[in-house]
Amino acid sequence: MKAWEVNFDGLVGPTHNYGGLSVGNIAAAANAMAESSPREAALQGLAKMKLLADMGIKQGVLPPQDRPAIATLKKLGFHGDETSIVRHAAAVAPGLLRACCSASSMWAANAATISPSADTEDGKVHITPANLPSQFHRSIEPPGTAATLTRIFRDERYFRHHDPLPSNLYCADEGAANHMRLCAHHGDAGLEIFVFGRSTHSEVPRPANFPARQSLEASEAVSRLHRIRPGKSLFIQQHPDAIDAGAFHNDVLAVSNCDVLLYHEAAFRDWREMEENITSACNFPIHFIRATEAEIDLPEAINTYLFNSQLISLPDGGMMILAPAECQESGPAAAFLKRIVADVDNPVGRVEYVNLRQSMRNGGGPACLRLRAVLTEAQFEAVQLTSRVILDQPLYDLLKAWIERHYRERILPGDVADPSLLRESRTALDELTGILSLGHIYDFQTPWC
Ligand code: SUG
Repeated sequence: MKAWEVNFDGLVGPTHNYGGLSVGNIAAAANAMAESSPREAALQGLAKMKLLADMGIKQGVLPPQDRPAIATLKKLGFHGDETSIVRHAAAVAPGLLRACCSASSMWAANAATISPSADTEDGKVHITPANLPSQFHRSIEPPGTAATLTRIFRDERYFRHHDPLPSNLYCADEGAANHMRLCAHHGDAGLEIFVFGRSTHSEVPRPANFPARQSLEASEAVSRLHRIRPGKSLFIQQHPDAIDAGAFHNDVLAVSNCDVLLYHEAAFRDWREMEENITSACNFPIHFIRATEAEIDLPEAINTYLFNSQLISLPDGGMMILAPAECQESGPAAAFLKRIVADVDNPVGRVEYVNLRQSMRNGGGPACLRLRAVLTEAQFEAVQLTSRVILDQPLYDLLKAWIERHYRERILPGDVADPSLLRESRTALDELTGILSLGHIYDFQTPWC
């Protein structure tokens, strides 16, 4: 069946800041409390989407979540009108307020896991929003994610939505950032690879310093919920040393597309076993492109986010790597990318670089910003009929003007104490749901609920 991979990118929200919130995320820790530019961040993300859309690649847009998360602050005991809530939280719990102001929903790879209809027993696209319990500021995303995804993927003939898994570390789920898929063509049945960092099983070693965010138990539950065809789910462990080195998600060190798996040899607990298991589960040949430690060492791989590149099928055949600009400035990363393009044994024929420095400083590269959905022609049309989230030139123009109209040039983490940021953000988001034809997806748009 004809199908495309559509990348839905998270639009960076108006409160984008460097709150120093994520344990185990080295870039975020290094930039904690630095000045950020929400406007530049949003324009950089939009420019990436436009670059791909102009190449004929189907590109979608996901709206940011409403921040500061007033509902969360209320649940934690703050009361009164919204201005008082923000002021009170700023005075007595500034770290909590920063967490409630994070624009972290921009990293859409953590929004959900999506299994294409070709992989599932009932022939539907299955969608499970990630519960994200490992970091507090991310654990408050799932209800907003579910509201957006059920609105965009609305047609019940094609899409099956599941609730996020129960919110606890036993079934800690980080979504597509720990999920890969291999297939001969996007529309064919594929192998779904769930990569976990932790488990209650005693034989699964854990990292010593940083949290392993994805649990095996969550991966197994998502695979069951999605009714993946028998024998077509594989569960692979991240290397605990990779997590300790700063690879808090598997997509920091590995990316797949169709029959290509690009990865660093330190990504998995046992890469030889991983290659063998994949090879025997697939009835088509796989191109494994492995970077050795000698080619690029683990700290440099994490520093450049080389493996957080997007690996993309081009409309005219072949594949392209969309790499962070940081890779261009790194000798080993640039040499590795050159070697892939020169190698005629794999389908990758082109590399493009993209400047996402605002997001990169919080540990989010090109692949973090997108949620992949493989859609058939009919499913894609259903999405287009119910909203306006597929990027074209007019939508790009509207979004660019919208960012320039509403976003602040600069903010410091302390600026989240300013109640006018809440008002500005809500004015912007209210207008955005109109631009994207999404109806009312934010609680503040239906205050009587
Ligand atoms: O969860 N950073 C995000 C980055 C997520 C990257 N996503 C993928 N690898 N798919 C995280 O650690 C930092 C927020 C702050 O500190 O302000 C943050 O949440």
